[in-house]
Amino acid sequence: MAMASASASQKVLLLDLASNINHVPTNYIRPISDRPNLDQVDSIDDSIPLIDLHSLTSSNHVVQQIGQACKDYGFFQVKNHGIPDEVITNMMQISREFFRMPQSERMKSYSDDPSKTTRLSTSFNVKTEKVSNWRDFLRLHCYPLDQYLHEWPSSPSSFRDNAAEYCRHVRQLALTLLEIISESLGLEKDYINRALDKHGQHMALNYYPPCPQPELTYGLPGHTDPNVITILLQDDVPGLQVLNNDKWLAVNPIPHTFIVNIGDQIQVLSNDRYKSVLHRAVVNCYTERISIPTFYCPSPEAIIAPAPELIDKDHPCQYRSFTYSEYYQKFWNRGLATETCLDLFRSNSCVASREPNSTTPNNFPPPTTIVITPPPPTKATTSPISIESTRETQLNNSPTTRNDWQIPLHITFVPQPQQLNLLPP
Ligand SMILES: O=C(O)CCC(=O)C(=O)O
Repeated sequence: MAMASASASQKVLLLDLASNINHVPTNYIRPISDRPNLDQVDSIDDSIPLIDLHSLTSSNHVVQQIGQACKDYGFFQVKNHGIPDEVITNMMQISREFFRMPQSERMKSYSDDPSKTTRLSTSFNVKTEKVSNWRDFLRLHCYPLDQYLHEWPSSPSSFRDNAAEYCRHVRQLALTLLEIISESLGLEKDYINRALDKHGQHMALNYYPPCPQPELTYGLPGHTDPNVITILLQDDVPGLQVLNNDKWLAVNPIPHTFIVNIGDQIQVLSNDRYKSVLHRAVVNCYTERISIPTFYCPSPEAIIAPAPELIDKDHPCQYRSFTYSEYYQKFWNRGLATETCLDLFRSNSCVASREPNSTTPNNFPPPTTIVITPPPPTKATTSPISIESTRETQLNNSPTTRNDWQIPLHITFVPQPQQLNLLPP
């Protein structure tokens, strides 16, 4: 269990602060240009597609529907997903019980250290952000489960059993969805699975207390998710909104469905065929809201790059390759920004597309040939030289164009994974 780094007498959690105030404290108030404009949100006419997974084994239709939803919305809902109602109800129930425990009991899990793999905290990153978000959250790492289970809260008494059961089921659903998404891109069924290396799975239990002035603040401001896919369970209180064609759409709760969105890593793997879309959580003055996103991730050392099969003359390579730990570190350091972190990884000098039927493993970036121009040699060398270097160095070496002599280099990409704990929002 993470140790509390604040005393239980301080009101560090929003739940305790919000219970007896009738104005939003100034540190939660957004500038006028960055407020939710709740009256402009489309909550009736349109929504994200609802896809029935019941016919999955017998039909290609589901693959086509999910592919279309990933292109048009970056979001979809699923029903008949195979997760028993009881597992979902128990998960929601223990989450509610957790946040209803006395402050002293909850504070046992409190930490503002983002490297902790189990922790209760508030807003997004209390150490760096200028404006706070109207949210408390319990964050849990959940895969491999036996590595983290002992850290999870032991109260309420059924917390670990019920949450572990939920995690196992959601992981199976994630794996199924990743197969469908691979197929919908025309890739082998297990392409994305293999690209994630050892895989990671995290979960947040988001608690949004009632807010006296919801028009001034956010539960979470617009952001994209840095991971692969997110599978969200929400209670029966609306709050999630998704950006579509420059308009915010409310995703009103449908019991026993999950909301799925593709994250930044699928946008990269798909070479921009599928988009990781901005979404946000708004709050209301009447009632608390709980949402439980599962963030399915690559493992930190996984090397992510556009699938070579999705690169050609009409679809030039959009991103350089990177480790997920590198991506996540940039994401976390920037805070929740509406400008996508993906732009920091766009390739400026494009990586060569792969020849059809090449044997490059699919979780490894395509080989690149760069041309460098060191001081003129006394005798020209033309044989390929294999070198090791960090990706940063290689990618900062843009080709130069002196005509008098050139040495072709076949660059060997040597991943330099940083051993970070990866903590999505
Ligand atoms: O509460 C929600 O509906 C959205 C949660 C979310 O986007 C997140 O936790 O990253």
